[in-house]
Amino acid sequence: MLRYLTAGESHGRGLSVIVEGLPAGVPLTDGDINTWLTRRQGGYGRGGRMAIERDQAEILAGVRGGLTLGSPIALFIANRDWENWQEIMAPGPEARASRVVTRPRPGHADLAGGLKYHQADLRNILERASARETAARVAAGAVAAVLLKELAIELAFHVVRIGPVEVREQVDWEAACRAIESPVYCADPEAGRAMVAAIEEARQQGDTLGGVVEVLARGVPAGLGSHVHWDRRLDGRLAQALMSIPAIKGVEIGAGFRVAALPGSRAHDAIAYRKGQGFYHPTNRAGGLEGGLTNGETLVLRAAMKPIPTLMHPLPSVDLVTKQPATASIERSDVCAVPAAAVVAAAAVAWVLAGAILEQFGGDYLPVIQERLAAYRQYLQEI
Ligand code: EPS
Repeated sequence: MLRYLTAGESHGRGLSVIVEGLPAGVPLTDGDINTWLTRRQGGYGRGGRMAIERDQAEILAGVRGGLTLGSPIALFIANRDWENWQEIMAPGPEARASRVVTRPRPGHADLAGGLKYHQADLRNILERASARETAARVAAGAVAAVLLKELAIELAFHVVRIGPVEVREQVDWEAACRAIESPVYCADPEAGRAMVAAIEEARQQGDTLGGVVEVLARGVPAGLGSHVHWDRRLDGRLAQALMSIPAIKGVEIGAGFRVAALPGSRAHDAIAYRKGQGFYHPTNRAGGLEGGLTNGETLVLRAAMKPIPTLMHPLPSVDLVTKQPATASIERSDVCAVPAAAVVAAAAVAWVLAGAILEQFGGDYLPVIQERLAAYRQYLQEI
């Protein structure tokens, strides 16, 4: 079983990840992971923190001579900002009670987390609730993506909406791959420029913006996941992984919510057959998933991100200690982190797909898995 755990606070020493269940023989370098981490740090609209950090994963265990050993892979991403927070975030009793947060931000985990964990200093909540933790998830997803690449499964991601600016047309694979060149990871240059302008306007108004990201995965064979039980349905597992990303409030697969407005005759994808290729669908409104299984078409998944809750003109709140009305606390933050969320979403999708592949074709050694998958692909083509 492929699994990972992360640990780390936003202003602690760093983020730790343990990835367990990856087979032996996967070529893996820190560079493979760092490309993803750099992309996650990028995107127009990020704030002061990203100017401090240079996220790099150090491989502490599980890899030798550039190949995975099949043992747990331990990764560490240092927080450069730790230097400025050591006295406040120290694990020992010497930790200074400074920069105490008592005015919860509407939209953040502050209030509910403080109540649940009996914390009067909401820093004890926000440090872990911070989307900084997504650096660790991206590191795990990057490892999964390396395995997928070895199995000829590729991922692409791009931004389809920031605030009021939307890309209307379905973006094709090549355009999605080029989106990384845009300052907001948008495949449409004109919409990209409008997104940058919208972020700038929000910044000037002390406001924040959310948006929608899309992840594509191609080369995924038909039949991953299963219709036979609720927790084996791959659509559900993908939605969970995407929904668990901080600030994500909605997930769509294929035409998603838009399909609800269509009659059945225009909502589904006809089935076709070509000798040597096997079964396929000339259209892809299902986003590559039917009945909880992949159907061989490109996976198309979207996630909607709410605007970041830290506002420079804060919303009304209540001080946790005095119980008096107060404006929410202001922490340094981003105006828009939607481009970063696209990278996190791609990492989440990579993770779920890698897990599903290993469940189905599992082995402890990459070439064995490659052989099994190749035989299955051949069956799909020749049937
Ligand atoms: C983030 C690091 C954080 C924020 C952001 C994401 O750094 P800091 O709290 O020091 O500014 O920039 O997190 C949030 C906006 C949030 O609400 O959680 C990162 O590494 O992505």
